[in-house]
Amino acid sequence: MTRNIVILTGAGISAESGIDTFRGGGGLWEQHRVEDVATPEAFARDPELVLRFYDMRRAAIQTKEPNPAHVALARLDREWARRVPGGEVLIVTQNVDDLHERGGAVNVLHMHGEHLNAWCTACDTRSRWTGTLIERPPCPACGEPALRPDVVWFGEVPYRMEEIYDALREADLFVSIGTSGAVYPAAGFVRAARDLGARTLELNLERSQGSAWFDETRLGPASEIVPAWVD
Ligand code: BV8
Repeated sequence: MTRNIVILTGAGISAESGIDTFRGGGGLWEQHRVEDVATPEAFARDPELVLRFYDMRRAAIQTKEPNPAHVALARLDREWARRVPGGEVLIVTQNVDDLHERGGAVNVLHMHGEHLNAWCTACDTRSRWTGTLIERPPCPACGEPALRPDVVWFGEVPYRMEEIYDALREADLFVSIGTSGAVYPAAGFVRAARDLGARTLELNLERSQGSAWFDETRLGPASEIVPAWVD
């Protein structure tokens, strides 16, 4: 009996919404070396390059729409407690877009931060931010020109890790959707879930680096195989 489900999503769930993945053909990182744009050192070395990279992506996601995979997960999220009293669904996303929320999901945890938030390095406040940061605008809370993308870079600690491991401890089912299994600690969740007794299912376009750890892998585009799994 499945009561608690933890769902990990990656860039592949947003691919059919027109958002670039990281490591696929023409992926984001192929246009930029990770070291150049997604590390604190890169931001210290060349803040304009980093701010421009994120300004471009922040603008792009606001022109994209959720796809049937986001909508199906949102339906599962909203209906689960009615279908399984006391049951829980948690969507842990590595993605920094807001398509899960715009697809109607509520229980979403952004472990790598969010494009539409800015983080003030002067006062530590996070503010909703849909504009650009390249012009170093003043922080809405303290007025300092100290805003950076509220995104977890390589070498930085992902958000709400304790909460994620608590959910993995309670999970009967761990589902991974649209991720290459290249980035830790997210790539290690499947092993943690297995060790903690959960069944594990992978829904992906192709086999990932972690496929061997899953009880079952279903291959195909998320917009088809996620609704098929939810229903
Ligand atoms: C940390 C925000 C310590 C930025 C991102 C060696 C061993 C273990 C760890 C490390 C190591 N060396 C270095 C590390 C640490 C490092 C790491 O893992 N490096 C990798 C490269 C080896 N990790 C870190 O630094 C992390 N921090 O470790 O802190 C710590 C650890 C534990 C507890 C406390 C402290 C921080 C990592 C976060 C980096 N920030 N994003 C931004 O977005 O600009 S990571 C970035 O990669 C994105 O978040 C992205 O989501 C993530 C993972 O990529 P995917 O989502 O999987 O995307 P990808 O393109 O790779 O794959 C897409 C998949 O979708 C593919 O499989 C494809 O087949 C599939 N697909 C495509 N189309 C479809 C589809 N599937 C279905 N349908 C489709 N249509």
